[in-house]
Amino acid sequence: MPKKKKSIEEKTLWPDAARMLDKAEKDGVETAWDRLEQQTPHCKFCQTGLTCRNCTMGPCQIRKNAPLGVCGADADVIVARNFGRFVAGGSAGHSDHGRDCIEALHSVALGKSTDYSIKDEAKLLRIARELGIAVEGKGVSEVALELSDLFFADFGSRQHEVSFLVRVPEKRKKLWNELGITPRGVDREIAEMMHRTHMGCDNDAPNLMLHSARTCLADGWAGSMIATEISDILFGTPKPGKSKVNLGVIQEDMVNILVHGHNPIVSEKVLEAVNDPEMISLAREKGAKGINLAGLCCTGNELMMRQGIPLAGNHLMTELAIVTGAVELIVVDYQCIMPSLVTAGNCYHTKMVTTADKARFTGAEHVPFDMHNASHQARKLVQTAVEGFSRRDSSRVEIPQGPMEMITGFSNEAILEALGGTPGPLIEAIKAGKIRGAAAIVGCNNPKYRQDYGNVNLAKELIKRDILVLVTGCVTSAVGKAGLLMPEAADEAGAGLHEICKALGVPPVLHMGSCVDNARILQLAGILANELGVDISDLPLAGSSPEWYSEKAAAIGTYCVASGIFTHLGHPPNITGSETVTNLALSGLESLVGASFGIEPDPFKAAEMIDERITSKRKGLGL
Ligand code: BF8
Ligand code: SF4
Repeated sequence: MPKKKKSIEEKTLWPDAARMLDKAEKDGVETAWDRLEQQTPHCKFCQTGLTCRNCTMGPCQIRKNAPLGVCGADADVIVARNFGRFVAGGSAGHSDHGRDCIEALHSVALGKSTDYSIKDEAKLLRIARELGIAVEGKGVSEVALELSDLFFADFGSRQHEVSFLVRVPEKRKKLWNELGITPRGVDREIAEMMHRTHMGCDNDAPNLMLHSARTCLADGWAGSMIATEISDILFGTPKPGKSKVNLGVIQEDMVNILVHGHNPIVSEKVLEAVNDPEMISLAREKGAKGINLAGLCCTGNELMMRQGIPLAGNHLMTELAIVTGAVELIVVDYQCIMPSLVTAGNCYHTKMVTTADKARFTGAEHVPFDMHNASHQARKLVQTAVEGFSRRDSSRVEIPQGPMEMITGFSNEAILEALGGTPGPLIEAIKAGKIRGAAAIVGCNNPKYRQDYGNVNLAKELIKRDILVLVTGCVTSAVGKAGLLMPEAADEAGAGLHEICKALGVPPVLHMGSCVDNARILQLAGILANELGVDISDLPLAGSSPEWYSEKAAAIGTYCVASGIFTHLGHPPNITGSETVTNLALSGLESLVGASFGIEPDPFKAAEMIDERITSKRKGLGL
């Protein structure tokens, strides 16, 4: 049967994306949606997790007439091993990003890097104290050095818990100890996962799943949390402020530079170079009005949270941003960067530049960034972009207009400040039922879904039910484009949430940052649980990733569940080939860690699922 082609309407919720999809077709640019069609139908064995390539006696596929791999591994073991490696990949991504942040802090502390500095000394001292470092009588550099050494140790062969477990309620820590899943060194848990999944090691699916939980906890409560906290120390802790979102942030009369990837270490330097008067006059000499910087995906979230830099879009907008024909340069670091961007760029005059030695793309120019050359390299890049402006073909430029306004910058510090310094008023609002609970909607786009349909509709449904929504990562762009990140969106919320938002002047959906910043949400959950003297699993909280695609998103979901937060996913990971693993994920984990996953592609039914959970948790608390 011939495959049915999806209409543009079925591919995306957005007018800006639809216009660019139409243009891409005319310009002959292939997108992720086209390649998905070519890849469909997918391999059923891979989709259900029933293939194993872990040794050369195989590869093996589990079928009815071949229920065991050559080594004797069954479906449960193979699925659990594959899932373990999948989330180890995600944990490695977030955490290696965290390690790069530690290296930056360490280099600043030693005075070796003049390209970076400590912007939030108060936060540095606060975190050092929180983690047991004596700060009295010490200089900032000395404290930064001790803190970076402590964080390096969090990545190593720790025998005891990672440092930020001081933020975890005692009940939860006891539970993790009893289950043997207290996260130790970040690298240790990831390496151990690779070891356990080697042929002939951990051949017990539930035991493997427990180590998956431990590996992901090391990501959430160490790798990601360290990335977030150091980024705040180096670049400033986010405060509420205005910004804009959608492809309309690209400007026709300016040199346009997009930053894409994750670590603010690169994008912050590009921002500095863009603001350099010398660069601006160079751009004017070339006939441009100036230089415009916009972000994509998580590094876009980082720049937006701290500096108010506009966001051009999320994962599925990255190719479409190039299709505007008005982007001179796209600078990337790592993660979630489609290799197709090089090809898309070649269809126009857009140059793609890579900056990390660990993330190079064939066909892109490589301009490596390190602690000692970042400012210089960033200026070089901006200069390249300016030179590219004269190569732009104006007849091929088409930019969707009308960016949406949004409020960003809700770090925990900012939230607590808005509440008068303590979580008390938030707890009171929850007790009074004005805010019935909170749900974090996080993660990606996936061309298997109508882009952002799930992300936006779930957020709308939840706020109607007086459930405060927290967003990070690629969901930011979705809800931002839908207008939900503006205080006026309180009018779409239920009466209770509406009242609180109006009183505080905040939107019913709060932007908390990039994907590593999900650690901020973990921290907030810890603060609320500690304040109430309960476990995180007792709180009326939920997580959700309606349109997830990445290993990192699966790691986030797993650390959320292992931390005690029920987590909804739009579709399951590749685990359905094992009943044992699927049952464990959907219900068995409940009795172990007090939370589990829920799978539901329809955002309206997912809202129902989350609402039920929040209602039962409220009941449990006597509310
Ligand atoms: O880490 S939300 S598509 S950009 S994986 Fe990637 Fe998903 Fe976006 Fe950031 Ni997170
Ligand atoms: Fe096959 Fe076992 Fe080797 Fe996997 S580890 S490829 S199941 S023989």
